[in-house]
Amino acid sequence: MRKLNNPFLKNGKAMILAYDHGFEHGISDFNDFSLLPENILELAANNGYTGLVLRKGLGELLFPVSKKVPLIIKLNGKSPFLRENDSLVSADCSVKYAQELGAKGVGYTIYLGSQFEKEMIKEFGKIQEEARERNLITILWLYPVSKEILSWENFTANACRLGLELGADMVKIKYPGSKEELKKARKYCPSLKILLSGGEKLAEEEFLNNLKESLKAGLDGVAVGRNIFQQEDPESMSKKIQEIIFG
Ligand code: FBP
Repeated sequence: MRKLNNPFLKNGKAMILAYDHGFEHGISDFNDFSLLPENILELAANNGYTGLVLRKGLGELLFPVSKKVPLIIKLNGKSPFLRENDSLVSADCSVKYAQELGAKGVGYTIYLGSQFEKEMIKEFGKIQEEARERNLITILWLYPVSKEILSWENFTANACRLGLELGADMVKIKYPGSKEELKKARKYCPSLKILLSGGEKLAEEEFLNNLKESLKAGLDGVAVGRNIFQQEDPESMSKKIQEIIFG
């Protein structure tokens, strides 16, 4: 199988800024700085980020993002209007259009354990093949459909292995709460790029410690949003993360 050159890596590691929260969570995630997509683009471009995740509307608004930082277009997502936790979350942007916007990668969430898991796997299967044809990287957000599933033994390692076997180039997982789970994921997926998601904003030190522990367990970097743009000083936080990942 041909190996793609992955433009989101520097020395094998990734530091990706996720900014799809308006769609996923709504305006309550933002402050006066982060509500403006232009500020986020400048933050990503000037602080060593190896990628920026946007939904297509912001990709259009900020076009051409890819002149400043490698772009990932997130193809599906769950809105804050949904009442049910478990819903079919289908793509609303094509791989073709993502590439027209300058993306070098496409992102997709599969909610594992969902009653709609089969449909999401099927849709990602098509996306992965088209992305391969177009030389685009695929990043799978592998999230449990409910919080309690995250703590199941082997959940994270099984999720990563599923991502590997689905042909994703990188996967993005939530911190499973233990380093042992991360080590297992690394052991069973040695060739896969595994990125840590940030989750709700933590105290700076706590987040940076989780990151250090995750890298020690063998993870390949981060794809984080709130723990950067909700911090008092997103630039200084970015520099600290950059130092930990790339030294
Ligand atoms: P955060 O670092 O802010 O958690 O962002 C990562 C991310 O995967 C986003 O891409 C997405 O909008 C969000 O988390 C989804 O978070 P949740 O599953 O907590 O709703």
